Amino acid sequence: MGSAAVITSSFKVQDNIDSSTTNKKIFKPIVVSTWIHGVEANEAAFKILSKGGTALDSVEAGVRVTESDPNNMSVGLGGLPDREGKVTLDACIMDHENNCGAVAFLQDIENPISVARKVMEETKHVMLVGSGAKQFALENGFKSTNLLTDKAKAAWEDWKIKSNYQPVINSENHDTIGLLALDDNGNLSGACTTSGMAYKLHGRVGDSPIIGAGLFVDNEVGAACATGVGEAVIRIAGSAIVVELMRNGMSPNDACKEAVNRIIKKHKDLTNMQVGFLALNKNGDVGAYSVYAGFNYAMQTRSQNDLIDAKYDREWK
Ligand code: SD4
Repeated sequence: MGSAAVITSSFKVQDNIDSSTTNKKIFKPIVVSTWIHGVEANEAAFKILSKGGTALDSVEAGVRVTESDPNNMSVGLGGLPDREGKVTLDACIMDHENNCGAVAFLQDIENPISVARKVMEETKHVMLVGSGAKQFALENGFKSTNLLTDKAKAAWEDWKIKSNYQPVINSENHDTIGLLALDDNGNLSGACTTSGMAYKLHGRVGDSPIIGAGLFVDNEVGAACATGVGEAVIRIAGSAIVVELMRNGMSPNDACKEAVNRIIKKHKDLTNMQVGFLALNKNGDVGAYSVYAGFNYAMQTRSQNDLIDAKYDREWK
C-alpha cells in the first residue's frame, strides 16, 4: 500500500492547468476512488494517466489491482461470499463516449472489470450476467479461478454460526471500489467493481454493475460512483442523479450531498443505510458525501496522493 496523507479540508489540484478552451481552469490528469484501497488503485491508474494514457485504460488498470488483492474482502479475489458460500461479482465500466459494459452475478473470474470492458467493446450489449457472463469470459480467454480464499471462507463459516442467516449490512462490509479519471485530453471514464454485500441472497445484484446507479459518466459534465447499500442507490438512480445535478450547475460536493439527502428522504428506516457518493467534474473538481461518517476516498494528481474523509450527514449512533 502506498502512503497517503489523510486530509479533511477541501482543496484544489494545482497542476497541469489547462485553460485553453474555456476561461475556467481545468485540473488534470486526476484520478479519484472510493475507500482506502483506492490509494493503491489510483497509483496504478495514475501511472497510465501520467504517460498521457486514456482515462478508460487507467480506470480498468486501477480497479484490477483491488480485484486481484486477496486481502481485500469486498472486491474480486478474496471477496466475502454470499450466504451459500459463493463469491459473486458485479462490475461496470463507462467511457467518455457513453460506451458502457457490465457484468453481474459473475463467478470464478478474478477481474470482472476486464470482462465488462470486453462486453462493452466486443458485443452489442451492455450487460451479461451469471453463467452467460462466465461463458463469455471463458470464450474470451479469461481463466476460471477459485475466488473464495481461506480467510473469506472462515469468515463465512463463522457468520453461519452467529448470523441466523441475516446478510451483514454495516460499514465494514461496504467497500466496493469506484474509480473515476480525467485524462490529459479532458476525457472522463469510470469503473466500479465489487463482490457486493457480504452473505447476500444467492443471485442478489447490487448497484455496482448498473450504469446510472453504481456509476455514471457524461463527458460533457462529469462522472460519479457510489458505494454502500446498493438497493438504496438503485432506488434513486444515484450516480446518474449526481451527474444530472452537476449538469444543472451544482458542484460535485453539493451534487453528492443532494443525492444523499434524497436517500435520506426516501427511506423511513436509515438503520445501517450507509451510502457514499464520489464525483469528479470536467474541470477536475472533486466532491463526496455520505449518509454516515466514515466514508473516505483517495485522490491522486501529479502533486498529490491523499486519502480524504468525505463530508457526511450524521454520525453512527
Ligand atoms: C452493493 N454497493 O453490492 C455494493 C456494496 C458496496 O461499499 O458498495 N459496498 O450493494
